[in-house]
Amino acid sequence: MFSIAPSARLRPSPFYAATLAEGVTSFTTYNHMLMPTGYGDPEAEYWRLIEGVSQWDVSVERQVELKGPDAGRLAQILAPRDLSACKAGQGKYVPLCNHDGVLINDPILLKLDDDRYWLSIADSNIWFWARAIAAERGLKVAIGEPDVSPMAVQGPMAENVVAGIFGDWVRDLRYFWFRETRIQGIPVTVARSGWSKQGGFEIYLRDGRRGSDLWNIVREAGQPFGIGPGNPNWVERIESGLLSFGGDTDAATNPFEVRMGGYVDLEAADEVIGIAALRRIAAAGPRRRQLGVMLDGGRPETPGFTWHDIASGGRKIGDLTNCAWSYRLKRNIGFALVAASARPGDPVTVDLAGREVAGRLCDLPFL
Ligand code: THG
Repeated sequence: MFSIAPSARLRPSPFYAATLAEGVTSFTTYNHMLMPTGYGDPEAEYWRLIEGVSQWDVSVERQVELKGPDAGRLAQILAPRDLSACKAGQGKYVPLCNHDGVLINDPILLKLDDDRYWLSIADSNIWFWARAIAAERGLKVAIGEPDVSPMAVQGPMAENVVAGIFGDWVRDLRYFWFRETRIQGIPVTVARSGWSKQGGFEIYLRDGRRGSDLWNIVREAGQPFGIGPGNPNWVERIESGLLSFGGDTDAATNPFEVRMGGYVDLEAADEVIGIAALRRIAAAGPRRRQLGVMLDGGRPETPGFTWHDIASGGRKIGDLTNCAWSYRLKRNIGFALVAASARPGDPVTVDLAGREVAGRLCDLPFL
């Protein structure tokens, strides 16, 4: 079809050579990098995640490091979630908002130490943002993007694989907690996390020269469990209700609209970016809400580059932001960003590139 022209703007993943050797067949762009999105057999890759264990290059989840005496204060200025109880070795899922309360990223924050944090970011330029805010507020903190590249190991067998490599202590890691260690001389950070609801770990590679080595260690340890390559799985994440920042959000989306209200602390200090706007939005009530939608009929239309209108009673009430064929539900399912007055159970129609498809709104997650 077409190929992507290599360039230093598309920063290489340390796992690139390994994913080519695995037979990667498609990529997307994310944080100015290429991320594998498939290895040629989507259904097999799905069942491997649901029933076994799957290995993903997610080095596009770049780390924005905050380091220095004001690192903790800056983290708490950037994130409206209360971080006061967060311990060294613990991670938290946090919304980042701009001054209008609009969601601009949804990273996992990792607290490495009292003066050192990583924001493991979704697809937007938080390095610029954090630097600008730190400079404007006169904070003593260095901000950079260290040589750190996550690989995810996901699925019900992931714990056996990761324990086989690092030891049984990984079985006691709590969700989003992590520990620094080494394997065959490779420095890594092992966390219980990952963008699926099938359980698993993320191994943050801390030496970009060792990508193929780390990939092959995991690949070999996973052989008895049938490990194979995969990627953040589009179908499973919709079934599980996981948000894709930038895919399910637009330039006006606030955390309350996309089920992240629980991660906003309205009592946060006034210096927290966006808190005044978030208080106003919470008081007035958000205009939209995120629900699931189940579509009638067989195999899905590929959603493509755009959102699709959702109508009720002949009037547009919102957008289908993503959809996929669920192999478990045997239905076409998607995320609906719709008027706050919409309710689970409401019948709707979706305009899929000119073809009207009937469906029904429902609660998230689907499974
Ligand atoms: N791993 C790492 N960094 C990341 C992601 C990741 N950065 C970008 C992106 N993914 C961040 N987005 C999410 C979204 C949801 C979750 C994790 C990262 C998640 N959510 C659970 C849920 O919604 O049920 C739990 C949230 C909670 O209980 O706090 O896991 O995947 N390194």
